[in-house]
Amino acid sequence: MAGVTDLVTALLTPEKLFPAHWEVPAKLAEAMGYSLLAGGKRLRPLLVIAACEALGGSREAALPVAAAIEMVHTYSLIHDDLPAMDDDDYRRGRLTNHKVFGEATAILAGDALLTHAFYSVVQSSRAHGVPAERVLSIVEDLAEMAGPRGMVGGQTADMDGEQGLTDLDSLKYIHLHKTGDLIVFSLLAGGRIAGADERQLEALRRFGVNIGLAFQVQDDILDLVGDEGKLGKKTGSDVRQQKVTYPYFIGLEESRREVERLTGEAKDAVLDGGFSDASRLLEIAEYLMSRDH
Ligand code: GRG
Repeated sequence: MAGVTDLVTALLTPEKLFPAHWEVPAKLAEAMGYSLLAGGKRLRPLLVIAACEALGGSREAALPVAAAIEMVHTYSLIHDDLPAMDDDDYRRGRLTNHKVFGEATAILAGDALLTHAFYSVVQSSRAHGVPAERVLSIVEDLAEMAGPRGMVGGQTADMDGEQGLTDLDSLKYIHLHKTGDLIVFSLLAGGRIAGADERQLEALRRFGVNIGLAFQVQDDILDLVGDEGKLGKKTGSDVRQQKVTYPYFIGLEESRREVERLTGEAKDAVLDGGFSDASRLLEIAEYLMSRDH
């Protein structure tokens, strides 16, 4: 799937991002491109393509939707880095968007990426002859999973919880929505482009919920292990003063077992789906479980 990353990135370049006749302020286009082309794993695009191809669907039709979900993901990172939120100076190895372009432009670049994602889904689906009913479902899913019941809801709960989360269920809610929903969306969108039936969509949803949570728990583990690497080995009470993550509630070893359990659930879900070729989806689940950065 290495080629997919390049194909998606090619759709995010300034020449390909907008129709040639559009007049877009240069500074806005530059700010959007700066974060879109800053690297990143392109996990969500890979999932769109893998789900579509697992059902024998067309990669060409799925690629613009894959690029669109990367726009939504990138908008969320730009806004997350703002002083009003996480106040980060670096992202993907370079200065954050607001550090380079200023806060107002960074906010607008995020807004523009979110709205342009919807334009791209509709416009490209029309160009590839994706049936209107499927496009409507994709747009509906994206609005649901990026919006108040999805990623924005998860981010809000995360910010509210910064004063101190007291239980694992609240943390799980944050992970499922802040990170998980865009992952579920990516799989459903790939499935819908390929004409998935209800059983297959349900399998993709189950797969997504489980790998989404596994991805985030693994992130929590890497966060802790990485900090230990930087700061020296911590004692249990030191860990308790650190971020409120899965290891905080259930410990490091139990968190590792949870990643394995969730990955197993995800693999079972995909095997139940009756896909013509599930191998890519299974590979991605395996990769997420074993990633070390
Ligand atoms: C501002 C509405 C709004 C939402 C922000 C995604 C997000 C929600 C915040 C990012 C904060 C964070 C570190 C979340 C943990 C896991 C995560 C989503 C990491 C970033 O995704 P990757 O690892 O990033 O796929 P790359 O750079 O590889 O694309």
